[in-house]
Amino acid sequence: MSEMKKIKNLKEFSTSADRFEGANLLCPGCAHSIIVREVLNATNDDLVLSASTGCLEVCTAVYPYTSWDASWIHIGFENGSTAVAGAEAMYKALKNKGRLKQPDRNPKFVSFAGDGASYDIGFQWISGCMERGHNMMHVVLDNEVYANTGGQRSSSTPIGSSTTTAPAGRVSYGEKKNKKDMVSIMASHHIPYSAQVSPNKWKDMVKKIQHGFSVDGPVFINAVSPCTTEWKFDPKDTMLLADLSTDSLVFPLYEIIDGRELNITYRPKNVVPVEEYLAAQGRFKHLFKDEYKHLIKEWQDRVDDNWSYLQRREEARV
Ligand SMILES: Cc1ncc(C[n+]2csc(CCOP(=O)(O)OP(=O)(O)O)c2C)c(N)n1
Ligand code: SF4
Repeated sequence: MSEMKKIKNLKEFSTSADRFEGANLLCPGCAHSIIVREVLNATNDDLVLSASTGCLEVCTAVYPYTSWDASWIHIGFENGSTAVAGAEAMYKALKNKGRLKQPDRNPKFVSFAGDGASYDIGFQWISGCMERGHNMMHVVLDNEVYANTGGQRSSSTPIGSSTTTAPAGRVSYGEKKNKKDMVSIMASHHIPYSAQVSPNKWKDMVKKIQHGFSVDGPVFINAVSPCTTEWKFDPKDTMLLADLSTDSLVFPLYEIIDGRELNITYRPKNVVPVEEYLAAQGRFKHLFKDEYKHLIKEWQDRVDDNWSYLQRREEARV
């Protein structure tokens, strides 16, 4: 039987058994590694993991080295989620047939992928896993860009961001579309649990991950992952960026249970203006020029509107 891991404090949490080692080739200040450690350290159970192609995978598994001290697979951009779902289905079948030597070990099945691999290229495979009801968790490391291949826009890139395929310049303010709402889309598969998390709010993250591991069925987690290289900020400021993202409500923290019941899990005491979040990143630098300044107000209006929508949904209990 699995038992919920008890965590006393951050020191104990961050120094507890590590199945994702410190040595890797991620950029200094990359939030991917912090998120992965927070997810893996939330449980003592055995783990079966996958990583789709992207920064996490290429920087942690350079043959003959690996940062992963757990069962881990990389097979492709699209099918990281299906690989884990396949392992989960096989485990269930062997258990049902009584062919497991230790049937009480309760492994957790987790796929990690970037927003490019999740919002775009792996989208239909993740949707299939959610719809088929696999007992697995998909975690998006959402840095809002295809970072590993040089910073191309994805359908998670927010409006006004300058990317290599949607660069800001004399004729453009960068990305023209709004970010896709993946948490809502995944929740609409009527899965038991979906949530948005951020590495700075580690207790909130651990609670949600543990909740996710305790349910029977698919779980979708969207984790904001500040990327020093593509968001363009100093590597020492990763947590500052995560703080700005949650405290400006650009990345509100909430969960959706059984595809319907929405709970907001963090209400900042002092809400930071969106302008501060944008000003802290080079990818939005051009928005502060006179010709694009109106976009900052549009950003704030959109964030306010979304926050009010989330609150109304929470209140309505629908
Ligand atoms: C089907 C397919 N298309 C494109 C690529 C090339 N590719 C490798 S990594 C990558 C970017 C990954 O972006 P994302 O999933 O957002 O992860 P990040 O690197 O940002 O963490 C791309 C496009 C590929 N490996 N497979
Ligand atoms: S490019 Fe961004 S996501 Fe990739 S390793 Fe560097 S900081 Fe991390």
